Amino acid sequence: MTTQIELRLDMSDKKFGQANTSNETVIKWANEMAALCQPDNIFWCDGSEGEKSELTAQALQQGILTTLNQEKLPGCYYHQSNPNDVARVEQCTFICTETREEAGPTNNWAPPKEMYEKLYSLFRGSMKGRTMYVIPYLMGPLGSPLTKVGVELTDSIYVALSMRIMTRMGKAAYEQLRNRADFNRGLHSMLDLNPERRFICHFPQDNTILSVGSNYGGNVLLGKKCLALRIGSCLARKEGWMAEHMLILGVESPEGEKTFVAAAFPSACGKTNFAMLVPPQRYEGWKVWTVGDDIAWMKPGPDGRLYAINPESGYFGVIPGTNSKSNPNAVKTISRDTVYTNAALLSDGDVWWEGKDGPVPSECVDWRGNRWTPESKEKAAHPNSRFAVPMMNNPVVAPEVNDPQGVPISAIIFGGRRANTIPLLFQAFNWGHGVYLGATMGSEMTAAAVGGVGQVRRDPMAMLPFCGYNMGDYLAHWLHMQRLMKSPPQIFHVNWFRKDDSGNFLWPGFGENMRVLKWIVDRCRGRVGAKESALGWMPRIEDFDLNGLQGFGPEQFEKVQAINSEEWKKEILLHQELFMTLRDTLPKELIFEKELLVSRI
Ligand code: GTP
Ligand code: SPV
Ligand code: MN
Repeated sequence: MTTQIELRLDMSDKKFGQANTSNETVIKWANEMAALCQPDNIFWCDGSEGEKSELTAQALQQGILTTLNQEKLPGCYYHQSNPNDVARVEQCTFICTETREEAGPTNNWAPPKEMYEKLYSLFRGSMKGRTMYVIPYLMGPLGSPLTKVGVELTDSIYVALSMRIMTRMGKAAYEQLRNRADFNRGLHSMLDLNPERRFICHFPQDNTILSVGSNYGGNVLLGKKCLALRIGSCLARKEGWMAEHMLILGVESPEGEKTFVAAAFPSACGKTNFAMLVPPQRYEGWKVWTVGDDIAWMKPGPDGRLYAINPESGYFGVIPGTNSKSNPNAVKTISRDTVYTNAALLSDGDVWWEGKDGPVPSECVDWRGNRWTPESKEKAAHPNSRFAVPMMNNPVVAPEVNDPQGVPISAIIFGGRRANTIPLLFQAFNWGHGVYLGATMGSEMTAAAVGGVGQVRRDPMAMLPFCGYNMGDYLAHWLHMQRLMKSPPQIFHVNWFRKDDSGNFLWPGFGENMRVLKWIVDRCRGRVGAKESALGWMPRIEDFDLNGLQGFGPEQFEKVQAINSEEWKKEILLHQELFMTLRDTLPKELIFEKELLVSRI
């Protein structure tokens, strides 16, 4: 069933050049959308190297990209976005289903017909004087049963160049699609970047996305949050798998034993950093491999375990704070072939940001294009400035990253950004309890989305902005998934961000998170102890490796693991508040879990 409206289009006068696919559905739809948007040209992307050079040259000529110092940063370019367009916009993001209940209480909802009409009228003639890029792409490795095909039509050359980094873009997508019609249709136009006319609309019934008025990552790289999570979560529920806002990493022991884990942290709460972790000296011989840094698609395999792929092929990561102490692998990864958006510029064609290695420059050009000095009040780089870089640049990209079968997941980790209340580390008693931990996760809002920075909100499974259907039904799907697995992953909860009374982080984080990972791996393999607590299983001091950790001993460990019952009484009220919001569809099991928690506290 489609909720599409009928479009009256004049298809007579334009000849838009030769399509590079024989898929009639793609050709027909692209031509219809071209007749609607009326671009001067259509550019059919094929993903080739020649095409990359051609598009880059055009973007440079149009001033959309600037060349960075090619000696220091080979293949790197700089992009400045419109200052009003620097993050995801949750208020402008809609799930368009027949009924409001399908979208649920945590999504903005509008009827499909209304939104098709509104957006198609904005698209009408919107590409006059511009080129429409036809971008076929894969989410997932070629040939994987989990992989999906999308086609994005856009009038942004920045989107075209970014999609070729972030997805497997080009001919491979048509290869996987053949003559089928089940591809995701994504239509994007920048219009005039007016925030009043900015809408990101999802039509799950039609596998369609319409995006207007923005040119920022998550709003316009339609394979990422729009397809891989919002539409993806709807497909996953129908087809019996999971589309999650999770990194995937592999831990390898000195003996070569590999354990894969997936972790859901909200936006700008540490996924990229954790996925690229470099173990500290104490862990000589241990390796952490990155499978993905933002999105996991997971499906039970024939052996009863949960298998995960990373549908993306690049990283769209937070720039500020990236340095050779916090994330040395990221520093290497972004030293070439990278598009930097909204960082600051140095006079020698290098980029700079708060928290970069080396000295603070005496002056630079900030992300808005203004002169900046250390005396300036504003940040030089936007807090949500981002790099886009191919994952194959990562020195620790997992060898399994292109494996169509994916990797078997032993642990799922939830973690928010919380200054208090939440201990560094604990383990759920069982799957249902783990789902409760994920469902009730709270986190401080960050610069990744417009508005509310610093406020704690509930962000179930880090999917609040990304779940494409009713959140209560989504939690029921999580509970249901257990029945499809003989050996479901163990579930854990972490918090890197707990602070002391003076506002300093209690836990050193970054590479030292390896110690947390080690306990998690050992728990999954049944070779380390724990004690039962009100929150779940917790490492006893003798179960947690503090060796060689400067300035952090048993006393600090006790502090970072403390359960304060006064704080927890308040916390449970916030769980209760979320459950009130979700009351119409919330699974009863989770209410029982809450009662159990109350009685334990
Ligand atoms: P999205 O791309 O928005 O989904 O974000 P992400 O989850 O990948 O977050 P990322 O790894 O980019 O980290 C965001 C911010 O958290 C950065 O400023 C990091 O410096 C900071 N951060 C990451 N890991 C840690 C940690 O272990 N401890 C502390 N204190 N900060 C961390
Ligand atoms: C996030 O906000 O979670 C991101 C960046 O990963 S964006 O692609 O803009 O959504
Ligand atoms: Mn993200």
